Amino acid sequence: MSSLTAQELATQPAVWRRAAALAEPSDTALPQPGERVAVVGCGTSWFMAQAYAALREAAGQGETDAFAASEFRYARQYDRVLTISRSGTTTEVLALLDRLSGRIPTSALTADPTTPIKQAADRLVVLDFADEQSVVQTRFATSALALLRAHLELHGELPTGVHPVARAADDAERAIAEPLPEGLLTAEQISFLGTDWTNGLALEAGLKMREAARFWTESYPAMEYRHGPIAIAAPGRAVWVFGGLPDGLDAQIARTGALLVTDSAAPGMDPMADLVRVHRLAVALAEARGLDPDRPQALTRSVML
Ligand code: F1P
Repeated sequence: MSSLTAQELATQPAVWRRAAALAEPSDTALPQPGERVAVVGCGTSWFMAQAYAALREAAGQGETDAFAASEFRYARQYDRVLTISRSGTTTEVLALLDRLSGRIPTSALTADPTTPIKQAADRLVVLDFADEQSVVQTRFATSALALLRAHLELHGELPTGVHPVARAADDAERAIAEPLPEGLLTAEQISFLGTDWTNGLALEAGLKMREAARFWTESYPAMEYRHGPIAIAAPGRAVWVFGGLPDGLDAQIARTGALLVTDSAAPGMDPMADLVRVHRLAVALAEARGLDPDRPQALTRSVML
C-alpha cells in the first residue's frame, strides 16, 4: 500500500484543473490588476507566495511582494494582503491577519474554511478539494498556485515562456507516469536552482526533500549558483534546474562531475510539473531510507504556537 503522500501527490493534474476552473476575473478575493499586493505564508505556502509574486509582477499586473508571515514589513503600504495557508491554523498567519484587521484588506486562500482563518481574513478562497491528510504538503500548495496562475491568465498575457495551467496539468500527467531521472536515488545531495518565479519552486523542492526524506538539499537562484554554492558540486551529487539554465552553467557543472537535471528547460516540461517529479523523488527516497513519508520527523501538519 503506497503512502498517503504518494496517493495525494498523484492527484495533482486533476486537482490543478479543478482549481484553475474556479478562477474568475471578477473574483474580488483575489488580487486585481494594478493593485499593490503582498502575499504571505509559512513554509511551503511562503514558497508558493514567492512563485506567484514573481509571476504576477512579470505579467505586468502590479507590484507584488512575498513574505514569510513572521517577516512581514508592517511599515509598507498595500492595497491587499493575500495569505496562503492549507490548515488555516498557522499561528504566524493568524497573528498577521489580526494585526492587519481594519488597516489593509485581507484575503485568505485555504483548504479548510472551518478554521480560525475564516474569521481572521476579510475574504476567503477555499480549495477544500485539494486538502490533504499528509503532513507534508504537495497538492494543496501547487493547486493554490494553479488557481493564482489561472487568475493571471484571465487578466492578460502570461510572461514569455510561462504556459497556461492546462498545459502544466498535461505535463504533470507525464511527470507522474514517466520514470524519474536516473542517478538521483543514490545521490548524496541535490541543489535546486530557479530563475524568477521558479525560485519559489526550487525552494519548495528543497524543503520537500528535507521534510519527507530528511535529505540534504540546498536551493539558490540559478545565477547565484556560481557565487559560492557550486563549490560543493561533486560526483555523486546533483543539480536540478527549474526553468531555464543560464549560459555556460551546464559546462561548469559538468566539470565538477555533478549530475545535472534540466527537464524543465525550454521547451520542456512546465516547472510546476517538474516539481511533481521532486515530490515523487522525495517519497521514493524516504522509502529507500526506511522512512515513512507520512510521518516526517519533528513536523506537524500546522505549526500552532
Ligand atoms: C505551513 C507549514 C507547512 C510545513 C509544515 C508546517 O502550513 O509551514 O508548509 O510543511 O508542515 O506548516 P499552512 O499554513 O499552509 O497550513
